[in-house]
Amino acid sequence: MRILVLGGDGYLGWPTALHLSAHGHDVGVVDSFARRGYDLEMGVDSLVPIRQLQRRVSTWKEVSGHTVQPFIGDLTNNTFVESTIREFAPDSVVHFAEQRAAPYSMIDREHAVYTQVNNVVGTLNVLYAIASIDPRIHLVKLGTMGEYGAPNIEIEEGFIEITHKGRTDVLPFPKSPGSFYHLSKVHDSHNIQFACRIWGLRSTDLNQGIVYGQETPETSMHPDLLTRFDYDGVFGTVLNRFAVQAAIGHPLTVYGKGGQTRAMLDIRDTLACVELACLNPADVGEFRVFNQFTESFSVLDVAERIVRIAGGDATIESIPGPRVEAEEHYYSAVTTKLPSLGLKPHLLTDETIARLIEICRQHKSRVNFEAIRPTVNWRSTKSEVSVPGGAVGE
Ligand code: NAD
Ligand code: USQ
Repeated sequence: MRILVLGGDGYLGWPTALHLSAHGHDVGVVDSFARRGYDLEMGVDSLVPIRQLQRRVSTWKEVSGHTVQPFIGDLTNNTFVESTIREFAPDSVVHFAEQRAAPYSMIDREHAVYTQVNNVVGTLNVLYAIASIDPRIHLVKLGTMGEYGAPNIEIEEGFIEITHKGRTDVLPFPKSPGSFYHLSKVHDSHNIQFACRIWGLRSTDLNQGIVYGQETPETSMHPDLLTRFDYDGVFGTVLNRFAVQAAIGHPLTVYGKGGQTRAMLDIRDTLACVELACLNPADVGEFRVFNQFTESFSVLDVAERIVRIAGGDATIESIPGPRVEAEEHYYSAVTTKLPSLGLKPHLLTDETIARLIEICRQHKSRVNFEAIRPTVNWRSTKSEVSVPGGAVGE
């Protein structure tokens, strides 16, 4: 297939592009380097050093013989989006290219507006380009399990049958997101569903849980191919952050009681899920939702496991929760569609955690301790996020 990966310079987009390329697909990657810019803005850096996209692409050609075609530009620029989709003529567009950190979207008004404009307008431009150039193109869009929040009933896969006052219908599952970022994904989902209905587009919304891990078979082939790894209080996600904290002897930062339960998956399963979605496209006019995760854990469960495996002097510190969220709640979510297409999950084993901590230890000299504490307070309309001392190890 011809697959265009939007956000192909990011944590997940880059390894997905390599995975698809290694599996014989013709791959293009689109990126504006917005993510590298957020690091410059905040004075932080990926724990694992990453190369520029052009170097990544040329090293991939050397080690694999496969070509990945880069397109540098911003999805909020409609001329760029149209010309890229016209030139590459994809069968599938895999859309990772959004501002994806909940804390970043909650810094202040400017960052909330930026996040929603970047994400919602970028996706609208992609929808218009597909509809006007070739409506047969399948849009595989990265959404989030966080669109649902943590309701006190089982989370279905996208839709729920409701009987109300004697009448029954199948409707989108109620959304209860926890940040202006997560809300941008809800807005995207509604826009995509509407575009499928009016223009007959075909789309799969992958409601993905929190991803952990650093290595994939392709990124391990050469140091130039490694993907980014965020540990700071704004972009670092919980399991990855805890692995870094354990590696450097920083207490694991459990927010509040740590009963926050979230759906999670190994980075290698992200790549497999995306490929399965591309190979088994939605029908014409169909908007379908896959819940993309393999297991659920509470934050405290994850912290306790990492402390046990790291050994030594690793400890847990409960710090006042900077977010407005339930710290203890019911959580149960359905995921059947990706397993039914053949997903064979990598579950979270002690070996996986031990390997992740080992990678973090290899790069520990690049950690800025000042970047670890959470700096964004949900209860305030303005937070100060710049990290004293800036990025280390440049
Ligand atoms: P990332 O920030 O590392 O990568 C996103 C990439 O998109 C970056 O390289 C960035 O420069 C690019 N980008 C952003 N806005 C752009 C624009 N307007 N035009 C062109 N490029 C743009 O994020 P990630 O962790 O790889 O996440 C990728 C996607 O998966 C996101 O949509 C995110 O919401 C979703 N997701 C991520 C996780 C996770 O745990 N990392 C979990 C669930 C869902
Ligand atoms: N948390 C801690 N300590 C930390 C970091 C986080 O207790 O040091 C807690 C948070 O309060 C939250 C949970 O861990 O309850 C998850 O936080 P996170 O930062 O790992 O994840 P989140 O903000 O939800 O965002 C991440 C990605 C986002 C994606 C989402 C999937 O950044 O792109 O959409 O995971 S989901 O969680 O399913 O919404």
